[in-house]
Amino acid sequence: MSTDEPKRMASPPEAIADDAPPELGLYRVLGDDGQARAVDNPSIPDDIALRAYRYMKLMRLLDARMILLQRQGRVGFYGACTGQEATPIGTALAIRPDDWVFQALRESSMMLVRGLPLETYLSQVFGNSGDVLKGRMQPSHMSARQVNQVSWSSNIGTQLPQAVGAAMAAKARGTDDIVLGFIGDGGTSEPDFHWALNSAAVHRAPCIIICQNNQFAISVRPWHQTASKTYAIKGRAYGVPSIRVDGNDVLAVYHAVAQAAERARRGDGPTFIETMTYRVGAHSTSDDPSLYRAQEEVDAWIARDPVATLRRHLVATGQLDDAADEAMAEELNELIGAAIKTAEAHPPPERASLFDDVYAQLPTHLQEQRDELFRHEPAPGHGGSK
Ligand SMILES: Cc1ncc(C[n+]2csc(CCOP(=O)(O)OP(=O)(O)O)c2C)c(N)n1
Repeated sequence: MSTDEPKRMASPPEAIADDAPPELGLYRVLGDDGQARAVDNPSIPDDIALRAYRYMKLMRLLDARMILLQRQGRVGFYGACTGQEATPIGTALAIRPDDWVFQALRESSMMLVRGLPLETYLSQVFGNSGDVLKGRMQPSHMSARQVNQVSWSSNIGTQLPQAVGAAMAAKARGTDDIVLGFIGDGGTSEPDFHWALNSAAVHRAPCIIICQNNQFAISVRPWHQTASKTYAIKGRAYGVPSIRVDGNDVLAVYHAVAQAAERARRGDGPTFIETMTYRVGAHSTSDDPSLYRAQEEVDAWIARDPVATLRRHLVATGQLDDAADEAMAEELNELIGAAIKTAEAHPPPERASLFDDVYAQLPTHLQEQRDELFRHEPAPGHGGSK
C-alpha cells in the first residue's frame, strides 16, 4: 500500500455536518459523553436503553468467556462482536418476533434478545446434541427456527439475496412481516450485495439491509474495498433510501431500524443502513490483528466504546449507578457460568443424526453409507448411539 493513498472513511469518524445527506452523514443520538444530542433526540421508549445495556453487557462478557474456552480447546472457533454490540442488540430490540433475520458473522446475539435460551445458544457454540443444528455448522454460524433467525453459510454475501427473497415472499403472502439482512463491509464487494439492493428496490421488498462497517474484512481496510465515500451512499444508485448511522450508539441504531421497519411494514419498501463501528478484537480466534493495525487506532475506538457510552447515558439519566452495574455484572457472569456448565455437558450429536433432515425417505446410497458407518465403532467421544 502506498503511503499517499487517501484514507477515506477515516477512523474514528471525522466531524460531519448535522445537515449532511443521510447516506453521507452520521446519525447519532448519544454524544461521546453519553448525553442525548439535541439535534437527533428522538422519542425512544424509556426501557430500551436499560434493556439494550443488559444485552450488550451480556455479549461483552460472553464473548470474553468464549474466547477463553476456545484457547482452552473446549470450543473450535469463535467470532466475537466486541465493540459492535450496538448494531445487533439495537436492531433486535426494534423489530417484532415474527420478523426474519438473515445474519452475517456478528449478529448471533440477536437470537438471545429474541428469546433463545442462553443454554441452547451455547450448545451451538459447542456443536453438541443440545444444538438445534445437530452440530453441523461451525460455531458463530448459528440459527434457530424458534426465533426466525436463518443460518449464515459462511460464503460472505449469500445471505442477502436470501433475505430479499424472503421479504418478497412475505409481501406475496400479504403479511406485514419484514426481513433483516446483514452484511459486513467486505461483503459489499460480492455480486450478491448488488443483486440484493437492486432486487429489493425493484420489488419494493419489505426488508432492511444492514452493513456493519467494522472497517475490516479480516485485514483489508475500507479504502481498499471501495472508492465510495461511505457504504451507505451505494444505496442511492439503486433507489434505496439509505442512512449512515453511528454503530457505537445503540439508541441511534434502534431509532434508525425502528423507522426503517415502519416504512417496510407500510409497503414503502427497503432501507439500507450502514452502521459505522470498529472491530475491537480479532476477526476470529484464527486471526492476529496486531500484524496489520496499530494499537493507537484500536485505543481511539475503545474510547468510543458503545457499552461505556450507553453506561454514561444511563448514569446521567439516573437509570443506573455503580452498585446496580456491579450487581448486573455479577448476575450475568453467574448466568453465563451456569449456562456453560449445562450446555457443555450435552453429549456429542448422535451419529445417525448425520442423515437426518435432508430426505423424508433416505435414498439407497445414503442408506448404504449409514449401514457402513454403523459397522464401525465410533471414535472415542464421537456419538456412539443411534
Ligand atoms: C465468498 C467468500 N470470499 C472470501 C471468504 C473468506 N472470508 C471470510 S470472512 C472474510 C471477511 C469478511 O469481512 P466483512 O464482510 O467485512 O465482515 P466482518 O468479518 O468484518 O464482520 C473473508 C474475506 C468467504 N468466507 N467467502
